Amino acid sequence: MSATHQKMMRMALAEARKGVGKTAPNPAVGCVIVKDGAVVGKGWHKKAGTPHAEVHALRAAGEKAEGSDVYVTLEPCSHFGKTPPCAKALIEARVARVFVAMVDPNPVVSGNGIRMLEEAGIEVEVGLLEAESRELNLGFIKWMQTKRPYVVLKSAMTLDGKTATAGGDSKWITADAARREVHRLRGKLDAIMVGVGTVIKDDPLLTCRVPGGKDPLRVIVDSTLRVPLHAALFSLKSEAKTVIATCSGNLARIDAVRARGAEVLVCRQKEGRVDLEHLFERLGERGVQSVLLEGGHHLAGGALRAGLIDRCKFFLAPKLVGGAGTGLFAGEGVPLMADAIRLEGMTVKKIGADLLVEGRPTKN
Ligand code: AOF
Ligand code: ZN
Repeated sequence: MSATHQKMMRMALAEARKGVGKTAPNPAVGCVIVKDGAVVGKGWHKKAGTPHAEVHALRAAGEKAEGSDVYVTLEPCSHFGKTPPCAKALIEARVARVFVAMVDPNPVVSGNGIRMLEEAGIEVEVGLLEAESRELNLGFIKWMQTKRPYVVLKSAMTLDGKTATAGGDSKWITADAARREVHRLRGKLDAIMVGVGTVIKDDPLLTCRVPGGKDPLRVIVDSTLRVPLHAALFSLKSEAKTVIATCSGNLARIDAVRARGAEVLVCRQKEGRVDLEHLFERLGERGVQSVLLEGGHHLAGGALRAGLIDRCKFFLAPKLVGGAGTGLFAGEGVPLMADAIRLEGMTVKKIGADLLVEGRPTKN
């Protein structure tokens, strides 16, 4: 594939990136239209229910779209959903070629958009920078295939694997740059999830505090409904809702929590705690495609044991705590090193003085 094609698709990916975190349950998509070597239109999908990326780019290009090359990060749609089919719009605009980064995992579209274009005599190339496009829509892809959200575990720890000292102190493990990165991350995923222990201990707001970011849905896993009614997150002015997931049957307590403006989601229980698999299923049903799991160690341990984590993001601070500080995952670990859960696709990035180590736990 020529360098020009890559450059243009890269531009389309940059367009798509502007929508990441804001489009659920729709994907983040970008489109660039090129005529005689010049970009004549570009666009990105901003929000579910609004025009698709291709429509914005076609509008910008106007008549120049005729005979053009179109670069789109996801297969153009073929269906009448909340908006009319983009494949049809491209055909009517008489574009010459369409470069598609990836086939749409949405079964309603999957392959049909490409077929529609080809049947109209438009040349279609699929797979240009596909990996980059998939990376932008990990939530959309998993949700389309399983109706469950993509789960990212984020944790900050010292180099000796501690998330707090023996006395419980944890502020702060990493430096400013890494903490800013966490806020950016919160803006890119649909929901943020913590255990009630974290709410009791840290009284967090769980918002995305970077310019232009959007607050994720806040989900507190609280099996026995211990959440303090004066917790800061109840007084928060934010468009994003707070959901308390519980398996408590204490109706008076449920009412008291609801009166604080939160939604109480009564879930199935497993060994006396919220069944996390069921909770993710429930979140998927309401269109949550990605979840950032921020701890504490009971929730992280439960999710790890149940094989529910798709990706780990570990922020490692160049510090040592020693002694009996808290570890990352509570509960029983594996008995033998040979049984350890392995991670694949590992990457390491330096963020200020800290390291961001990422990988995907393998599922056996
Ligand atoms: C988007 N934005 O730029 C593209 C999408 O209900 P609708 O009409 O908005 O259709 C949503 C589906 O359209 C979505 O699941 C995906 O399969 C396809 N492509 N969607 O939101 C876009 N190109
Ligand atoms: Zn479309």
